[in-house]
Amino acid sequence: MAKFNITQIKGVIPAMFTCFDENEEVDVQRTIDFTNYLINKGVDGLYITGSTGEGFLMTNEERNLVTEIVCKTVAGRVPVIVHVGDIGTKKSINMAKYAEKCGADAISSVPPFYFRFNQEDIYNYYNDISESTDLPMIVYNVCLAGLMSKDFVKQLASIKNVKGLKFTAREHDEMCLLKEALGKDFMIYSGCDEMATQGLLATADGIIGSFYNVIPETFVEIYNYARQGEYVKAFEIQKMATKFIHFVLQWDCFPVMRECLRTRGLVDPGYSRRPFKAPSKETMDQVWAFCAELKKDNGITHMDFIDKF
Ligand code: MN9
Repeated sequence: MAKFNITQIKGVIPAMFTCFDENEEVDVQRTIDFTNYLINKGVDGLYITGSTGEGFLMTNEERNLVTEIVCKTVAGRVPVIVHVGDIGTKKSINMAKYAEKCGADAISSVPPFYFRFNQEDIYNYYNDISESTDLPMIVYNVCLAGLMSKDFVKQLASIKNVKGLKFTAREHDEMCLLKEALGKDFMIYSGCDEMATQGLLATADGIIGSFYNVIPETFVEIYNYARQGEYVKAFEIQKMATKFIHFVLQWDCFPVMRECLRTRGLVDPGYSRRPFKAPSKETMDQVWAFCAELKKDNGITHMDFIDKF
């Protein structure tokens, strides 16, 4: 059974990596350890098997397995949102039902992609999945899957179980207008980590993103300042985080982030699946040099994997 309702799902929510082993198989022990690691870091929820979770590189059965392990490990400590997006409604419905059975608190989905589905098809996709369970649905609007317009999102929000929106874009004007139009109980999550503070200022209820895997504590601090209205303090930290994010975005960013955690011995979140590739030694040397410089310039970076070493 779900333990949280949608308005309790807020704050810092990592779009969690899926932990694959050296042979690209789902690694159960690493998944358990990484789940506990993130919760101990103070995150407010987990968003699993999404783009950062490399969900589209996995079979639906593998995604279900991850849902099962994470829900069991979390055991109600924080909300779990399961991304069930796929290009076929039936596949997504199966994953949504499985998520509900495992005790997830919400489901989420990108619109169906690859084929050029029209708005009616996309509306039906969300409607059919939403009707298949009692869980709240968080629509995921991201340019990778084709950005949906503000008016169309409003239409989707009229579907009974559609209760939130994850919005990944650098500008927040539409997101802010949507929050105002859809009301305080319609939850909005900003998905652009390099603009997290600005997203919170633009009234997002929470932030969901990849970099909260590697520097969750940084964004917990940012979120706490933002909640107190201390946006200038939040932004001081954000500026350093944004520098780090931009630097890492030069490469396949998930494997680089995983390597940062592993090398520092904080936790081992496993590896990515091909075609993502492991960073070369030269790449990691550049990352470490960058981190050392950031620390030298600022004294404290608010990122544990830099500050504590
Ligand atoms: O929404 C992630 N977006 C995508 C989540 O994967 C498209 C973000 O966390 C980005 O990875 C991050 C870096 O641009 O903001």
